[in-house]
Amino acid sequence: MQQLKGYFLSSSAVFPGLSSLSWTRGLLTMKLLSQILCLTLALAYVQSDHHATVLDRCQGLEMDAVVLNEEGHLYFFKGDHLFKGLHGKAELSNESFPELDEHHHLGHVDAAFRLHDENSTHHDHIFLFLDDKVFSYDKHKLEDGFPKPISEVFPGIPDHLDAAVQCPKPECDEDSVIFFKGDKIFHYNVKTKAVDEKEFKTMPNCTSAVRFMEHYYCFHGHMFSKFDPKTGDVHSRYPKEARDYFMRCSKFSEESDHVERERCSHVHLDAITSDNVGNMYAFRGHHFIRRDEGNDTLKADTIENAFKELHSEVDAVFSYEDHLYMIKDDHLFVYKVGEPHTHLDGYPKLVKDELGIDGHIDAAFICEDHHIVHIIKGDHIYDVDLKASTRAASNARPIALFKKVDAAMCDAEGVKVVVGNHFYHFESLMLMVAARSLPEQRRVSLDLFGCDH
Ligand SMILES: *[C@@H]1O[C@H](CO)[C@@H](O)[C@H](O)[C@H]1NC(C)=O
Ligand SMILES: *[C@@H]1O[C@H](CO)[C@@H](O)[C@H](O)[C@H]1NC(C)=O
Ligand SMILES: *[C@@H]1O[C@H](CO)[C@@H](O)[C@H](O)[C@H]1NC(C)=O
Ligand SMILES: *[C@@H]1O[C@H](CO)[C@@H](O)[C@H](O)[C@H]1NC(C)=O
Ligand SMILES: [Ca+2]
Ligand SMILES: [Ca+2]
Repeated sequence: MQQLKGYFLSSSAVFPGLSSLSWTRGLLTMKLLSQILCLTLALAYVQSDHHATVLDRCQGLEMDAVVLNEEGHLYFFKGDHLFKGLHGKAELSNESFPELDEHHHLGHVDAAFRLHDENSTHHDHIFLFLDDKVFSYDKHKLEDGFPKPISEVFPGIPDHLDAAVQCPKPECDEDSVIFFKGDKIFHYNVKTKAVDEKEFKTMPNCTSAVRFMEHYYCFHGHMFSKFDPKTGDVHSRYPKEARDYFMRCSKFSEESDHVERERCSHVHLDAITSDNVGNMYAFRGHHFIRRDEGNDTLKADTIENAFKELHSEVDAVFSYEDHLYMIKDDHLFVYKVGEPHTHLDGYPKLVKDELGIDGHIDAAFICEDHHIVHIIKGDHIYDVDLKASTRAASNARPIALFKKVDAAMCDAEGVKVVVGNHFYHFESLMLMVAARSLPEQRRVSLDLFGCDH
């Protein structure tokens, strides 16, 4: 839009001279002007169009570099843009890494990794590689003296890299960085600076690489493969589509295995609930997975298919007396559980009217067969008594441990709080609210859905 405004301004700046011109010259100028206008419009269109395609990662982008920041968020670099996390729009990368602009001639980020070297002053720094230079960032602040030539900081490592990923001990024999260029792979020992060139026979040429949840991923185009950092072995079920596991996209290819994807995706859940007989439902984007009590088989379906009125992207879901209460923005949808689920007449209704709290909530759950729904909104939790004649949010209290919760559920074992691709288990709601330190972090994919890769 900025661009577009600029074009119009510069072309309209030609207009003032027009009144003083003779009629014929005026006509000629008009013709010329309209041509210029057409051209600038076309240019502006191409520009904005180009912009739009760059911005949409669901179109299947090949990322230039991927890195996990110190807070556990993935950064995907593409051209002069940066995607933070697994959903949302791209930002300009210079907003987070301003110095990249001052070295514009270097082009885009070729490769990136975050150093793991506990005894080094560079521990947890993000290194960005552009052309023959390396930038070292400590929480978005460029370290003094950088950028430096790659050959100076990482002797023996070539310029114009394709990808890089750190590999701490014992995942690699020594604390290392793995660099990729074409089909060449270099293991760089961060202590001794020794370089060991390896041959990873089964691995495709990586265009970016990242260590995520203790696994190693090589991205090539919009596909990715999980690999063993020591041997480069890629196990049978790869490559997979990056959009299915590392991005929140609404449409998937026909070949996409919905159950497999929803179990193993790293994208956060929108909502999760377990009813009082132990059936579990987990919602993400346009899909949901369901596990029936006493059956380890998971089923996946579109929300559109089973909860047509809701369509997709729910904020929170809780189960109460054989009904699923589903909250989306300001509205509450209520479905009677069955085959098929049936939407109650008169719904959706305003969350405010039904629960006595404004919509846009993060998570909601009921513990066992009680009738109090606990609602998480931001860093507070509220109680709503469903049996009260006028329902109202009461007992507001802060939850110290989480700034933002994606989803939560409560069952006979206690409360599970889902944040990103992890969840935390508390034996009771009281313990969750009182807790001042995080319990063991568990993985949604592995520990909730049994996806081991
Ligand atoms: C980033 O780049 C854009 C476009 O090149 C420019 O308009 C903007 O001012 C830059 N922002 C910063 C923080 O340097
Ligand atoms: C860091 O330094 C300490 C003390 O010098 C040493 O005991 C420790 O093993 C070192 N850690 C690593 C990872 O090298
Ligand atoms: C991988 O990189 C090498 C160059 O190092 C190149 O010859 C080869 O064609 C590339 N393979 C693919 C599949 O792009
Ligand atoms: C579990 O679910 C699968 C798939 O719907 C079904 O074929 C199987 O019979 C179920 N098993 C039990 C024990 O309910
Ligand atoms: Ca790259
Ligand atoms: Ca939510």
